[in-house]
Amino acid sequence: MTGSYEGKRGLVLGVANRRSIAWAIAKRLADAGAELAFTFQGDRIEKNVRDLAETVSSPLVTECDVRSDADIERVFREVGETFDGGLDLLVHSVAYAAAEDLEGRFTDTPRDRFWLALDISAYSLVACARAAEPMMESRGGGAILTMTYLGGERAVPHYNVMGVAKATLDASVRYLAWDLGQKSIRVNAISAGPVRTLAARSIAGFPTMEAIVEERSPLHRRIEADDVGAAAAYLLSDDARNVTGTTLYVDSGYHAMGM
Ligand code: NAD
Ligand code: 0WE
Repeated sequence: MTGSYEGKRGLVLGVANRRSIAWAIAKRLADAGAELAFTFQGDRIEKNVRDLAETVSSPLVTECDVRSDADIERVFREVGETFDGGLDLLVHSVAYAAAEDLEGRFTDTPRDRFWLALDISAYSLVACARAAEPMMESRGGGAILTMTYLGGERAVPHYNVMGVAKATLDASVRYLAWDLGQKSIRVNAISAGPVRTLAARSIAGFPTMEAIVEERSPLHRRIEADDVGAAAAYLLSDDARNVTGTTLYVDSGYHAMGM
């Protein structure tokens, strides 16, 4: 078990429901004593997120569409008011591509939907890191974590434009780590194998993908959101004080294989 989060304050983006990877991470942090603010996107999931946040006595739940600079600015202002200007932890667990772009050929991705996927899934980390920087600096440092996938490094059939967005996200992690290292702010990613979440369940062929990982990975095990939560609790803790700019794979070892 990773140490205590007593006295730590965090912001979590990307909870949609109790299956969300962001929620598994939040649970781990809150159970270890962290105080967490949450954002949600859209009226449809507002109640879900408010109900979940209440179970961990969250002091702030607020809307954030990461496409909007105004939303991001307001959210970090509210977080500052809630946490006396300080922030220790930022969890970014947000991704989106149009459903039709996760089905056909990558070759057919139109310009507007290419940029939409990169805006929501990659640029948003940069915008949030920039907004978090002064609040983390005032605490003498901090830790930022995002969620990535192997499809950003290798061609995974149908992952398509999301793969390009994850490649951009992965590179952004390294450049943010360089910039923010100066302020003792660490920036890392977890590369999770397929986890059965809302974003995943709607994808055709997802059960097949899980079966492939189970068959071919060294550990022959499915990946659960809480496996990611445990790794996140390490990366966001002081135990990882000298770890930045890197990716931790929580995928039963699948990435290590060539067949
Ligand atoms: P999820 O659907 O629970 O979470 C995705 C979140 O993105 C949702 O909360 C949604 O509201 C949010 N989002 C989408 N568009 C947004 C916008 N414009 N503004 C703000 N928020 C927006 O699914 P998840 O699987 O928990 O996904 C979380 C992260 O984990 C994503 O980055 C995803 O790429 C990554 N990931 C998932 C898997 C998997 O198999 N589930 C594997 C590796 C990485
Ligand atoms: O990052 C993801 C999925 C993110 C995602 C999911 C959706 C579904 C609903 C982004 N945008 C949308 N848009 C929607 O309309 N994963 C790592 C899970 C995932 O998605 C895949 C995968 C895997 C794994 C899509 C195709 C192939 C593999």
